[in-house]
Amino acid sequence: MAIREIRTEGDEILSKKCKVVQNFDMKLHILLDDMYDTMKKSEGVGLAAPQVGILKRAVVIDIGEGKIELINPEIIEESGEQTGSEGCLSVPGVYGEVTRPNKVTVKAQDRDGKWFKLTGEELLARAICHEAEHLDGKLFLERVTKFIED
Ligand code: QAP
Ligand code: CO
Repeated sequence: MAIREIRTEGDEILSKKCKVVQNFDMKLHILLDDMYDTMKKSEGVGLAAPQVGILKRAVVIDIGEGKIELINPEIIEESGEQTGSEGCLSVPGVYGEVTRPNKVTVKAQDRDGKWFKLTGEELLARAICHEAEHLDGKLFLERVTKFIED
């Protein structure tokens, strides 16, 4: 268990495309455990590996319904639309309105490499989309239609 440093906007690693995970080994498990602890400590609901400086296609999410780990995620279905407030642990204190699909189905591998599908709506769909985009070097900022003032 270790807390890792969260990279913030301006760090070029956040704009790089992450590599497909090939080895479902102890090193990956430690990364996922550290990402979860780091996310929880910062009171986040989602964190992608590049946010802790690792260019691998790995994500953790917990919207209050338990831990979800997505390795090599691919969104295979999207439907509907939702517009709501979004933030990011790599852009502290900045929130904006972002339009996302209301429902998504993602295909991903678990920490042992086994493929599964997960369907999420509303907040979970938003978290899946937000985190998946980190893996392609995209921040939510480029999708904000209106920044939310405090
Ligand atoms: C992505 O974002 C997300 O600015 C995860 O000061 C966003 O956990 C998924 C956070 C919205 C679903 C809906 C941001 C914490 C956390 C901050 C986060 C801050 C403290 C953001
Ligand atoms: Co983020």
